[in-house]
Amino acid sequence: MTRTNTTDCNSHTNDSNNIKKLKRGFAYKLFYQQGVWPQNASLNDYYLAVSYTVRDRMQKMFLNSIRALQEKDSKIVGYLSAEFLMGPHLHNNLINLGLYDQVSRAVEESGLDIKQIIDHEEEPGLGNGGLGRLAACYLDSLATLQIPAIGYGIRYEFGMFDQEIENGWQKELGDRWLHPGNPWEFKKAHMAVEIGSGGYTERYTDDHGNLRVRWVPARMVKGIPYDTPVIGYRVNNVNLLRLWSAEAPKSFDFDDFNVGDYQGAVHEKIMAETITKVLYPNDEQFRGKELRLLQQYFFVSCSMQDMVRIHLFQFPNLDNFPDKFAVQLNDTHPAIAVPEFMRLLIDVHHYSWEQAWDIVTHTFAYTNHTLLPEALEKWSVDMLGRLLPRHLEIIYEINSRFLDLIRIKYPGDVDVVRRMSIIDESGERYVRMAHLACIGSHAINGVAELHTRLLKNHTLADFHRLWPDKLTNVTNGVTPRRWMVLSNPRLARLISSAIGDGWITDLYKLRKLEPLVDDPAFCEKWQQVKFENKQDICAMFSCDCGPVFNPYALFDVQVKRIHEYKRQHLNLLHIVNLYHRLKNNPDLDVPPRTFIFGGKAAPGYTMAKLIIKLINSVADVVNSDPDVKNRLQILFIPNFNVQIGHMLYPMADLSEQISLAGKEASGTGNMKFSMNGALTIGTLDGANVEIREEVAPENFFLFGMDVNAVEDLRRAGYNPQTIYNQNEGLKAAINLIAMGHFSHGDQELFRPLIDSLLYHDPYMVLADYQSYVECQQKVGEVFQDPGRWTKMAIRNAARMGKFSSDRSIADYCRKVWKVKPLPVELKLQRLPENGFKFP
Ligand code: GPU
Repeated sequence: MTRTNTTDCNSHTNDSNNIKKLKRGFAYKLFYQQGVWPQNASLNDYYLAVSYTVRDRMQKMFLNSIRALQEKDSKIVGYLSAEFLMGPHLHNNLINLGLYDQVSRAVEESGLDIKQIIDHEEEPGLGNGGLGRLAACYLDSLATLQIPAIGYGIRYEFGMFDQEIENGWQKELGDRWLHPGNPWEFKKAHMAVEIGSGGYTERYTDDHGNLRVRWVPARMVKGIPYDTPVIGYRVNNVNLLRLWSAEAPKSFDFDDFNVGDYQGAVHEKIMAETITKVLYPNDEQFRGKELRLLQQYFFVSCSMQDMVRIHLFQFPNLDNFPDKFAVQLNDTHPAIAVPEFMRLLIDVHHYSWEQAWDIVTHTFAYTNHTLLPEALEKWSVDMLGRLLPRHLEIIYEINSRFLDLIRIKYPGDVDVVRRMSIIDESGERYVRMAHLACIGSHAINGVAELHTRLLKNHTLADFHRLWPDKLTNVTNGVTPRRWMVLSNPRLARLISSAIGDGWITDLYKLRKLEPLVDDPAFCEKWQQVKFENKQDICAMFSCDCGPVFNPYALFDVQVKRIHEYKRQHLNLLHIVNLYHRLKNNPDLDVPPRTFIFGGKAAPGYTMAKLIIKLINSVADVVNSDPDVKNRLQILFIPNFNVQIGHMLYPMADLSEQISLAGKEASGTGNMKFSMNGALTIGTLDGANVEIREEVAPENFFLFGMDVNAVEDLRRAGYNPQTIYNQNEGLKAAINLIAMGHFSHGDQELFRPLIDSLLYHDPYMVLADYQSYVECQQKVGEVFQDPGRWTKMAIRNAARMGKFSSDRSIADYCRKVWKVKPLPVELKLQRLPENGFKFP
């Protein structure tokens, strides 16, 4: 896995030569690309000049990788995902290319600051949270493991909204990530494809007398691919992120224009471009919006047509398509790919149903990412039929054949037929996308052991009984390149100096750190790294108005989407309780704590927005109370995104993973914290279970009910009020909020939240409260013994091998995709000295 023939060379003369070339590159790009003199250039100009220079250094590998795909009989992974939360590109590309040091010297010798340039990048926030970020980690690992892959998705003009906090409330602002110019993408206008919607279907007889079906769409749009190279870590392989943008087939209609209907002429263009305008900011909340279905169909049809085109470039027909492509459905968002591929095979390429079904089911595999019922996608049959009439016909046919099979398998059992049908007929009729995905795939997986077990026993139990070998587990992972090397350079340096840098591509090697827990010098350096990371963030947030954060405090961090099931309010109840106790007893023996929150709420999710308001309201009161000065501080960091994650995971002492057991499919933030030496306080939910298994129970702060206890309590009849009445500390905390202590006496403001906790408490916050508070007490005690804490932290990081996305991708390759690495050699060399001679 070493790169041959690159600029990545250690000799000093080569180094200074390369730096000279890089500096010349910056100046060239500034002059010819940006068209400015250095003295007139903006920071954005400099950012673009540096990025274009770096991009040029990737081109040779990029073009060779594409040629390798075309030449060899290699299998490609097509990763279909409505979200790719890539985070900033420049820094990551520098690290993966091994160019960080040279470029930063060249930048500095040009009189600029590399940090400033890197921080200037407007990150592509084309995802909501965990699911989109997972897709990005997987692209990094695919390239690093030298697996040919194309990530297919949507080039949203507006990604995830920017969050501001105004008077404690979340305010959403449009994300204009493309506005400053995107140096990492290549528009491929000549590879456009056409996408239909609406209209009707008709039967006809072709020239050979075969009865066929044709879809006559009412509207057409064009899908334009934009390619972003995804480079692996220190390998020549460059994969592709291909994002589709919608355009009108013609820019405007001159007939309409000539008769003076300017509005009408532009209307079609606007309607077409609306499709890829904006990312829906709802995380795990199905909304049933027509435009969202259109987005899904749009990018799926573009991508399937693209793969078919690539395949037919090499082979005479689609018979062997599953040997060339393994297509992964990232949750059900792309599940419409199943009927779309059937349509392409049958209506366009004239396969029989049976042949087509064989190809389709050998092509797709489906990953489920949630157990929350409100997240499961079900489209109204009416809407789907209006938008995609041919696809609805195909879905009915798939369903009819599937249910025949079920009737044969389970004679007389009408209930199982009702339960497993793709069509939900309990009221208004819906298409259940998870069923469609399960039936159309050869493999299904959950994203953590516990999650997969729950899928097998509950959500997909019928499918598991029918096809016992189809459902498997692939535990999520995250890339150590971005989440350690890039974001925590101090820790990465310390680790590499102790055990070498092999861990970066083989995270199990971190095990070599374990004996060092008995090396006091190493432990001290470890503590120093954490301390300096904490100082960095204190420096950022020390303004003359706000509180100055104490770097000696325990940094207790919960960053993730705001959702009731993730229970940010459980964290808050503990904070309020601690505040209350400190006020009543200034001698309370607890370490100083800084609580840090971050995360966005879906704009329509009132309760989540109220939780944000409550966090900020409690922060206002606590931070300005002299009685708890330097002992208790609360910070809500606005606009949590990948960039802010880079800062937060490395400085955390404690990672909050406190969802109700059975609700978080996996979680991935839990892994990022742990690799950076934070300890976890968590429930037995999602991947927490496996993290605890790896780091050993004594290095994990466990609290709360497990899934069985949750189930038992629910069955026994859960009454949160009883708990409230019996727990004095809890009562005091809830009352403080309810009586308006954090809302200037306003007793109405937080009532919806308090009422929900007292009368429904769907996520059993009160039931887990006591156990949580006691566990937090233990956390505080251990933190007061820094030697012990540090050993636990080192053991956590040392045992994170399993949670590298390299391991996850290796699992997918072996269990699901059956693909092998394809190392890329740099055959295609340099441009001809005397220019091209065009044929
Ligand atoms: N997840 Br479904 C999302 O972030 N968005 C979604 O729409 C769905 C799932 C998350 C899960 O909540 C999280 O537990 C998991 O780690 C992540 O997907 C990646 O699998």
